[in-house]
Amino acid sequence: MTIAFTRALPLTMARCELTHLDRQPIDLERAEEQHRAYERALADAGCEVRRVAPAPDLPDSVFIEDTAVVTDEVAVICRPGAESRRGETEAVAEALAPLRRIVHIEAPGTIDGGDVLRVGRRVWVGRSGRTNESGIEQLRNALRGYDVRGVDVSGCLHLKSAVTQVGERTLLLNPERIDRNVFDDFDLIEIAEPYAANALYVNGVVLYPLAFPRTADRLRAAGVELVPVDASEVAKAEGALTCCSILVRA
Ligand code: CIR
Repeated sequence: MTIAFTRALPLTMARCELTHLDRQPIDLERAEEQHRAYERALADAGCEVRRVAPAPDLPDSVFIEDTAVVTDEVAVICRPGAESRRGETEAVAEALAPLRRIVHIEAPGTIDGGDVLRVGRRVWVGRSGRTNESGIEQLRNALRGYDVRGVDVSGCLHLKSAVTQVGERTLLLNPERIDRNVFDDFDLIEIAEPYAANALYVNGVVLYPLAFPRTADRLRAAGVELVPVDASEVAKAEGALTCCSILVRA
């Protein structure tokens, strides 16, 4: 069983952090509809969806992925790189505490969950504007028995803006943002459109944004089963599909 933790869209979302995009109006009603459809897709993929208590005053709180890294053994509560996001972690730690031993990333470390890609016992952590060496070192100490590697990413917010899992040994990747040689023993599929590298692999299917039909064709041609999801509104906040949930094996 997989539990998918999600969090409500805050009405303050218009004040979200932006790094690579210009601010555009977010249609909150549409965003909420899309978020509910995303949660339904997670439920259809066999997840029990649990909403963490909302944080209406924290504009990026829907992007719950950034607040914690969860393995079968431990929940590492992140210290987000953006100061405006630090208040997001407490309620997530409370929600995860009954399920996992909790470890906190401490100052001066910073880490966003969006910078952490885990496939089995292999963990890559992006050195980004949000995640620093101390954060990576603390994560390595917390994840004993995992092979934790820091990797360089450039020109995007997080590691998972550049590469995500789409199959047991298959990754979807933007070769302009990360060196493909980092993943030498994995099968790689390259994106066909900008911003198309973020897919959510869950229970053998892949939730994938409607916005990237050419990359979707490539994925289908490689035998990947896709569940199309409209994420147009969170995309304006530099969010995507992995960002809106934390998956926990029950
Ligand atoms: C931020 O800049 O922190 C948010 N506006 C977007 C976070 C997206 N999270 C993710 O990709 N894991």
